[in-house]
Amino acid sequence: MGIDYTQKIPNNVDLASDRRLQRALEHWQPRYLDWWNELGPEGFQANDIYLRTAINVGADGWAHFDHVKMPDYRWGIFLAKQNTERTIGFGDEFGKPVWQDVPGEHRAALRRLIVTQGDTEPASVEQQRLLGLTCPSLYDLRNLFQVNVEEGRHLWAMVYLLHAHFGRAGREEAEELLDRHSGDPDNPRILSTFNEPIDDWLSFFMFTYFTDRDGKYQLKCLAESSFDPMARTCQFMLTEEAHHMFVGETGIGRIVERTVDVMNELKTEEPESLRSAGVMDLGLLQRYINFWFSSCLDLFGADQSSNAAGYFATGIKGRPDETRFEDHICLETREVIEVPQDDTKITTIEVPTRNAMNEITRNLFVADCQRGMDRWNKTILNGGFDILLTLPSTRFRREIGSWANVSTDPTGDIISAEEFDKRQTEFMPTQEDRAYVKSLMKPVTEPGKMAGWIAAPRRGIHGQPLDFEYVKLH
Ligand code: BYC
Ligand code: FE
Ligand code: FE
Repeated sequence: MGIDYTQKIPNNVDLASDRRLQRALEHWQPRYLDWWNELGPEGFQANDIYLRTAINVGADGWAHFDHVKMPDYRWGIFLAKQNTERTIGFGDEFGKPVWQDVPGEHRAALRRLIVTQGDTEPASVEQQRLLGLTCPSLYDLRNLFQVNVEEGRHLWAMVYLLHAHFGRAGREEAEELLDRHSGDPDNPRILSTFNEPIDDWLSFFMFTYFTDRDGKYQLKCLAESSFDPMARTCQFMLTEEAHHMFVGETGIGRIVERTVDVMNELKTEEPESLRSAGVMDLGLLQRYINFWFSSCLDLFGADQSSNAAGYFATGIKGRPDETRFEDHICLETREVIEVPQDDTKITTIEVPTRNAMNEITRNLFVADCQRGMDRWNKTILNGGFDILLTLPSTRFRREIGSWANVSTDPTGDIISAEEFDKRQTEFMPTQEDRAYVKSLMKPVTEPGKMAGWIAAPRRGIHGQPLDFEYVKLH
């Protein structure tokens, strides 16, 4: 089905045939726009931005590119095409038809997952709201806003499910998604990573590399759900998500490239000299990686989780790309996981596979994170330097699961809490690091120009040249 753009809310779910639902969503729409205007990107709301808008859900030609003002972006509801033959892919109900509506016994669990997912989307927009004021280029400014409008659409995707399938409780949840705010001490966002400030572009690229990738893996799990409307919604969200991670990977990659160039020009690895030259030293990048990667690992939940076992058993939430696994029942098998013993030793235990689903997904995420690291390391090596950026151990700095509150160094060796405190500045971004990064955040808005701390991208957006006016400032 094509997307109906004549409607107030563009959609491919035949909203016009369900007046009640349409009215409820049209009632929520102005509240959403108020939220966008108040807590969305600061500035630039009246500027024309070269944005892609989803116009179809087919494999090719799903997007349209043109200059539009952000408040005029057509946020809509798009589900991937329905497969009427689709059956449940895992768990106790394996092989039965998927659900087109929510079975009563799974209402609470599904609602909770949808609300948790939905909460992250506007949270990220709030976290990033001041970044436009310090953009390193018009190209990057446009990418920031592209990510922001699409996270806004992802909120729409979850609000549609809440309105269409959860009655009054769902409508209340949809209101609350606009009431909680990132970093609000009284009413914060649900997951802790989404309350961390993102007030510099290095943090933005780390966030889109690591945190949007958590999004990718969580969406992949939900895209396997037996609740078919949710599966289809998430499938389409994943199409947009790829660009967010591209922004992160190429953003960090361009920073590494620029730093390595200056290391070669000055023939030095000395952080001080590099900072005098206005680029980010690799040690600083490593500390930011340590911070964001460890923060994102917690988003997968506990390594032994009866919630996760329940989600799998009931068919609510699967594993990423479930069809790639051989056993979709997972009642007979166990997984080996690493746990601390008396807070002093690393040992392994076996847990039923269903209880280890969060850990299985987390490990796939870790492997995916490593791929970009390898590419950045190649840039460093090709530049003639023998320095590696590494992912810290999954035991490092955890707050959820078996490793919560066990102090380790980035290699995962257990250390005392005192030693951890003493060596904090070695592991994590220091105040000086943050102040230095902040000092670099000066807006560059001449078409084609780049801030001194980041290399130019290889190519422009959608075949446009690099000096294209991605954001029209006048
Ligand atoms: N923070 O049994 P467990 C994205 C709680 S990002 C605080 O493991 P479960 C995006 C947990 O609630 C993707 N609390 O829990 C990216 C539980 O509490 P109860 C977002 C946490 O349910 C960038 C207890 O600890 N999507 O899309 O298996 C930009 C025991 O834990 C946390 C989703 O998260 C935490 N990190 O797993 C924009 C998907 N972790 O029950 C967007 C939906 C756990 O004991 N959510 N707890 O009171 C889920 O699938 C699950 O809720 C979680 C947690 C994976 C988050
Ligand atoms: Fe999203
Ligand atoms: Fe995203």
